[in-house]
Amino acid sequence: MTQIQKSNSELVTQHYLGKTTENRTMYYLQISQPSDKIKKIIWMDCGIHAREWISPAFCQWFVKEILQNYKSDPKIRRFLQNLDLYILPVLNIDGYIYSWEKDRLWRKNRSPHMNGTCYGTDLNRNFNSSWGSIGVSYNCSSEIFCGSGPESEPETRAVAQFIKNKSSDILCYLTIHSYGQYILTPYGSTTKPPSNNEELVGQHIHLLQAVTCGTSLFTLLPFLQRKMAAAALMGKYGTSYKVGATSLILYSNSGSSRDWAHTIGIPFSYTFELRDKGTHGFVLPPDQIQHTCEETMLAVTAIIDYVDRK
Ligand code: ING
Ligand code: ZN
Repeated sequence: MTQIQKSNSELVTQHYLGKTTENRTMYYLQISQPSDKIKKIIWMDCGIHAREWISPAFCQWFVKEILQNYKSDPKIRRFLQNLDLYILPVLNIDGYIYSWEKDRLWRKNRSPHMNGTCYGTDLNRNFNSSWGSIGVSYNCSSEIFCGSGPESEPETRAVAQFIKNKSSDILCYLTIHSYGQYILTPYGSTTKPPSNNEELVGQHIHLLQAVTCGTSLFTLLPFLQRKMAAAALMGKYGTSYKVGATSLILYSNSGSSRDWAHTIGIPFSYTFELRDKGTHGFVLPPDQIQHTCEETMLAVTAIIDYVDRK
């Protein structure tokens, strides 16, 4: 991150966000075109779950693409005039390192519980939105242990404090997971739709131009009519995504960062579940990294472009 800032100092700054359980420093990158305008913020975090390795890969890809193309790509150029991008490449650093060094399928952070007899809180159950009410466990050895209370974990607190502080300026919250191929909208904790549900799920036919690269219009049409980000993504390699409220198309959960971001007033809040649909699951083969990043880039930029034009 320091290197990226050094070689792109006109656009990128690295900022301190907080400390992890094991005392590692969390930084985020800010991508801002200098201007006098007051700009809204797009937040994106990756790697809240340790084993979902394609997620941090995507955050890196995203930053690289923006820096490589902001001068030549008219869409990126346009949204950077109104928006700043805040990227947290790895939210759960301790867990991520643990998944490289000790246990490839580790999910949670690495906080010790019950005198060190069990480890880890599911950071995507630890946010302060209907905390502990559904789709969680109070058992610290569970994969979906929600912690000892809302924001009990330093990683959650670092993100939540920062976002709360800036909430009136944040237009869109994006959190990247794998796997399953979904774009999930609020809420996870209730099947009651948020007030702007129609808009979140999407009716963005005017963004047709987001769709490029070959896939026939006939295949795309049902998607186009409702779900422009998924349509943009599918346009690249034909990968199909489902779009909808978490609690309706998957199962219910509480304490997720996406629900929390929406409840504190951030109008657009999405969870991405990247490739695949279970063939390889979390252990996505390296030869799918680039294609996954390319298609996800189209979906994420379609969303950013949409919220910018609103
Ligand atoms: N999925 C997310 C999780 O925290 C989610 C998001 C929540 C999906 C509830 C479905 C239902 O479980 C992953 N893959 O981490
Ligand atoms: Zn996840």
